[in-house]
Amino acid sequence: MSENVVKAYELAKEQYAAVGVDAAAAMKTLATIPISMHCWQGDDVGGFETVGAQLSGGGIQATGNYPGKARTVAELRQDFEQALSVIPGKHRFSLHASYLDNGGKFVDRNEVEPKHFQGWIDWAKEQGLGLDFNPTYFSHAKAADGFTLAHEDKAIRDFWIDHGIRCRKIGEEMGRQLGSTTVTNVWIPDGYKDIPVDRTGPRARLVDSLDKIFAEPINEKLHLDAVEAKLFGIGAESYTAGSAEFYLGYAVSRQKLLTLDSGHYHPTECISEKISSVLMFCPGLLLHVSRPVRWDSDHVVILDDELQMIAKELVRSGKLADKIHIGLDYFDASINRVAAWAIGSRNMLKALLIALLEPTESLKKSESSGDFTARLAMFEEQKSLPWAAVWNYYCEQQGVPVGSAWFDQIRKYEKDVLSKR
Ligand code: RNT
Ligand code: ZN
Repeated sequence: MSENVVKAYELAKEQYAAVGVDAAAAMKTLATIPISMHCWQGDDVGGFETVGAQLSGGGIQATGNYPGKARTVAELRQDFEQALSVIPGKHRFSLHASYLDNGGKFVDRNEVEPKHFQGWIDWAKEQGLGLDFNPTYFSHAKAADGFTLAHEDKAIRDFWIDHGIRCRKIGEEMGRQLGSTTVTNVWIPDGYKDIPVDRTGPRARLVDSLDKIFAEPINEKLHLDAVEAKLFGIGAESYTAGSAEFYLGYAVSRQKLLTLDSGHYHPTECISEKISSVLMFCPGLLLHVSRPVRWDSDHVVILDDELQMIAKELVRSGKLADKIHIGLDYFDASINRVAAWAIGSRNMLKALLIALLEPTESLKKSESSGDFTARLAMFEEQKSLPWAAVWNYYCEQQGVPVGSAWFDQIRKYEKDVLSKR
């Protein structure tokens, strides 16, 4: 270990001990928290259904054309391994159904099977990664008019119900083979550009479709279902069938995990404020940590106030080990995509470390005794405690580059590999 990193850590440890916080214990806990990193940052949500597949519809958009994006399953794996090499800890990979390995022969959404993901499962095992899964309800002719599970046409609904059922079986198989519970997250884009007359019909159809998808119980050790709400999408500005109230009601009544995505609420709402309420009534929570800039833009996650508040609420809940699944959901095509993975994940982990270093008990004491002056004073003092010294030590302990050295490595990979694509 580098002498300076150790020295700085020893001093930091003392400072934390003085406020009743055990820095070594915080690092130990951090090492047990997996981040589910999203495959779709690697190729702008394109997937591998066809050669040159691109994101279309769904009300979401990846903007930018930075060179070097992954064009094949092999390239995406290689890029992700590179990102993993600069991220401390053991993590997970979240795949979309459109990232199947079809061996060059088109396989439609209602035909996907575990065998199309066997290569991913084998790779994940080799890499020591858990896998999470997502049915893909966009970039498809049968979703082109903006409706899938809530569609008027029963034949189209049935097609997408079939997709959902198949995806749960794939998730179950991933969980079984990897010995690590797979969370399969259902998000659909269904909505109207302009004001509808019938807000009820699509929602009633959506309940029915979801119930059909979830009809078969699956061993919860292998697989968990999550449902993701949303406020609006591009081209669906006026009405989204799967709104916040819709899915909160659905998740509570069916005891499913609820997914909170940072970009899926009104601009002044924060998901950090919702975590404690959702955990009261849902069996679990999946987070799609993202960064909305003026809209649901899915910018790379930075270490801003909301990220730190999310991490604090997760740690304070005491439910990180069994009820909370942290996933990332952003896609920036205007910068090096491997760096984007690294920056967002490292920030999520930094925020968790800062949260784990919080003297929560003494803050709670101030609060419950009505001493809000002390609470505010301590919150502000904590901001200048040396968490970065603990972070650097943690990185060194976990065998990843310390400080900005990770960036040199990713730059070299860009020069040697990405720029040649
Ligand atoms: C879209 C949702 C959804 C997607 C991914 C690709 O607004 O956030 O989670 O981003 O499924
Ligand atoms: Zn999301």
